[in-house]
Amino acid sequence: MEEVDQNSEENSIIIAIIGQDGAGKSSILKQYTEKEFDDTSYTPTYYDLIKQEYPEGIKMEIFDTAYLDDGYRFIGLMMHYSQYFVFCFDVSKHGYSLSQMEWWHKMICKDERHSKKPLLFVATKIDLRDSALDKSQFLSKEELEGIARSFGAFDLIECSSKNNHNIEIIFDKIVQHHKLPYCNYPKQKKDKCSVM
Ligand SMILES: Nc1nc2c(ncn2[C@@H]2O[C@H](COP(=O)(O)OP(=O)(O)OP(=O)(O)O)[C@@H](O)[C@H]2O)c(=O)[nH]1
Ligand SMILES: [Mg+2]
Repeated sequence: MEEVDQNSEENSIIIAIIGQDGAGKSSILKQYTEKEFDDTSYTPTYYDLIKQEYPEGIKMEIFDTAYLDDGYRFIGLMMHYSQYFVFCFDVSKHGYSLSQMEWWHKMICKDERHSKKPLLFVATKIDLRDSALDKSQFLSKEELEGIARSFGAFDLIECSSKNNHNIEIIFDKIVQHHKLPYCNYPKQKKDKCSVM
């Protein structure tokens, strides 16, 4: 694992990709950085740091995290160093995704500095919902919008790493947000921690 550049220049963005185990976080990063998707194996992440050049000379440092019983300290540390959170939610695991929500909400809200950081909500594996005959087992766009609002997310993206659908736009949205004049010191549009 590379070390995060704590003296990062103004044109660098530090992102933590967070969310439930197996949500597809590492697959998003693999698709984004290597244009590859692997559904033959699943290796849970402990933690990782990926450096990626974005056009216009913007440098991205992306922490890949996982929800692990003994790994939450690392998640906290990565969240501390990050400017943005990409919060991933698996649309195919309706009950499980909702049961994990509270844990993540607490994780974000227990530190006021975390709760003020901009959060992009990303619904993953939508290829599974698109191809399913019975869509009732999947989180719908409307449900996702409600959850994204409860987290104070600045946007919601539905994506599929398998089909490379909406993967690049995740990072485009963060860069666009970062360029907003008021975002050099991210401020919270809404109190994320008062809704649950
Ligand atoms: N159908 C489908 N499967 C996916 C997609 N993204 C990931 N997967 C599968 O979901 C499983 C978990 O993917 P990962 O990317 O490793 O998930 P993760 O969130 O990094 O998991 P942890 O590191 O354990 O937290 C793997 O078997 C992937 O092949 C997707 O867009 N569509
Ligand atoms: Mg992973």
